[in-house]
Amino acid sequence: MNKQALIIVDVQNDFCPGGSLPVPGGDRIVEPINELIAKFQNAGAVVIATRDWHPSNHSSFSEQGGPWPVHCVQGTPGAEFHPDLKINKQVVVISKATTADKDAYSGFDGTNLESLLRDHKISKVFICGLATDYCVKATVLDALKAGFETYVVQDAVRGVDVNAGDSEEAINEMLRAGAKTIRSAEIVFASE
Ligand code: VGL
Ligand code: ZN
Repeated sequence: MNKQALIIVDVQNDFCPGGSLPVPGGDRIVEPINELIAKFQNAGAVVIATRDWHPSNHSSFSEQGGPWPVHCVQGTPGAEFHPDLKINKQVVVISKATTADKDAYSGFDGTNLESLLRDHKISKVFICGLATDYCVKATVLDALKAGFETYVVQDAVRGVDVNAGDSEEAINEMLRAGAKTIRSAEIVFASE
């Protein structure tokens, strides 16, 4: 059996318009992701949501000499999932970059994501969320390294594009590493 899981990366207020590190159109992937959550859960598949979950003195913040404005501070509204995202009790939430000294773009970095997927005997992962050129890319590359068949859900990711073209380049890098792209409507379950 080719068991599949959905991994939703960092769909948090600070990465959406109005947040401190907004991804243009970041909120526009919420509806397609909600449809994916329903599709996966109706098929009995595992849905995982990662979140950037930093302490207030995190090393990635510019005031500590890092590259980013303060974002996704544990327990603040900016760190909450987008209010329209349908995170229910069955969604497994994975927090990352939770200590001051270490950053983690990938949902696999310093978390139990890989063992969770192995425990559920998952071989295929579908990855969506924010941001294409940072945490989505890093999560996809780590999923490939860990040996999972890995799909980027094209219509359910958005990038920051600090430099024009960053997201496109990120997609190309993921493809070169062995990822495949798919549109959410094309995702099906063999046992449906
Ligand atoms: C992210 C920048 C800093 C992301 C997280 O989720 O893509 N980007 N921290
Ligand atoms: Zn961060």
